Amino acid sequence: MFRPPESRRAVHWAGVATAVTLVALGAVVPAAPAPAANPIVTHVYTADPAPLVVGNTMYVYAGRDEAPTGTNNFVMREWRVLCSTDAATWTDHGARANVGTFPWAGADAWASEVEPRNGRYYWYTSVNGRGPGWMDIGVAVGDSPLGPFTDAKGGPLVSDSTPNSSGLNIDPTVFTDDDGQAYLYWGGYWGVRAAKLKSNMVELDGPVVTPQGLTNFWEAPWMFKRNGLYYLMYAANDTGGCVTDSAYACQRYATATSPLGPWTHRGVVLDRVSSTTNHAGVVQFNGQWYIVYHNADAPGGGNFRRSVAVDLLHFNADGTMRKVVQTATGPPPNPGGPQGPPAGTNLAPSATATTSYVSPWESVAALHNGGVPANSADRSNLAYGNWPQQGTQWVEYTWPAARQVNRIATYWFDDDQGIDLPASCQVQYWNGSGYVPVPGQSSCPVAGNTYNVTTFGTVSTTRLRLAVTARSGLSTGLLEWLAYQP
Ligand code: FUB
Repeated sequence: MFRPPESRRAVHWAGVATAVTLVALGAVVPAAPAPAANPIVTHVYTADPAPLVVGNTMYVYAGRDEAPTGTNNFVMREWRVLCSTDAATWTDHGARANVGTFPWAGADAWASEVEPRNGRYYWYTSVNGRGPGWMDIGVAVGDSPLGPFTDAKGGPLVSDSTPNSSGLNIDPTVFTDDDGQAYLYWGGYWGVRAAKLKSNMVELDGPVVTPQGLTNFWEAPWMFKRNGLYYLMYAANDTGGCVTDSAYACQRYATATSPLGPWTHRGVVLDRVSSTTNHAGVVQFNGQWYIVYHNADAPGGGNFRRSVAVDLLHFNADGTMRKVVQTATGPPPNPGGPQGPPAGTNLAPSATATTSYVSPWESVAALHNGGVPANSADRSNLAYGNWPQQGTQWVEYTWPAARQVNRIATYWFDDDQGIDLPASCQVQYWNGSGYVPVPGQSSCPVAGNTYNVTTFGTVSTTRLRLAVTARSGLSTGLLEWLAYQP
């Protein structure tokens, strides 16, 4: 058996003693960040994630699945907060609310969501009240995204006695529109409901309505707005294009031009996951859209031992959502903010830039004007884009005399409309009689929100070309293209 040396053991036990003291004082000690992968944390089981971006941090509010192996029911008593500043590595900040936060409740810390308002954070929860009926919607409030949180109302916001409430009052999602009006959507057992919230965020403002057009709604609504369009994503469990076994669920979504609908069903965005339940949230962080959901993929996982995962979410030019690719790796790190280009001598500023096509309102000068993008949507230092061209387009650098080049870096432009990250790219050069691929080219990466580096054998040329192939139905663009001398 491995025994740590005395000194290391002393440090270890000193750490434990500190943690015990802090826990005794009521503080929550964050776990060390988990390595980037899906599920995002595996030291506890986590479910029903609700993402929220505040400043440079993505917070994910999630329940904790505590069911022992073989238990066929939810055992959920607390809600935890997971945090990331790059959407790839995550730190568990522990339980920040639990069933005991609501003195009128007794069990079942089911799905929840946090909504900010006037510097306070309102945590809407599904919880089993001790009154008549089963599940209620509670609301706690805190002065920071990590709390501490206390009951904000002294009783349920929604219960079985609320007129026209759902057959199962769970899974709240709160959305605040640009005019400050907040809306609560919730419901399970095929019964979706909505109501306005008063500006105090703890009272319904007017009647509970039954939204129309949410085809095959089962549970887990999530509402957001993008480019003036309202989106409502939800779990459905029909066998007509969603799942083949109605014990499972997919995420369907609908769009509307006003926050209470009527909604137009748009299809499936997230296929069945490995757990029977499917619960997800959508958020934009550092210029990139993400979907946060749960599955049963952690070691020892199952339908009542679920874990939160994060993946990229992409939109088509017409605002529809592309089907999510569920990964085991999770998204690439997206720390946001200007990162600075890779080191080296960049020959691009001394070149003349040309292209097969540039949109009249964009500029090929963007390629080599030395801008340092904060993210792929940052056009503050000009952007090159070729919308509405599709297929393969090219950009080119020409020097008056031959230059030696062996590396490029691209910072792709993605306006989340017609311009998206490319499907692929290839570096080519003029060999005196035609354009040919540079020799020994490494992969040509197409990640957003970062510099992508492609290396190759040194070429001596007056013309370097980057051929860029768009994803179907989309165009491409660049914020910066750097070409390095060896
Ligand atoms: O986690 C308990 C329940 O399972 C949630 O409230 C539902 O959305 C489903 O994920």
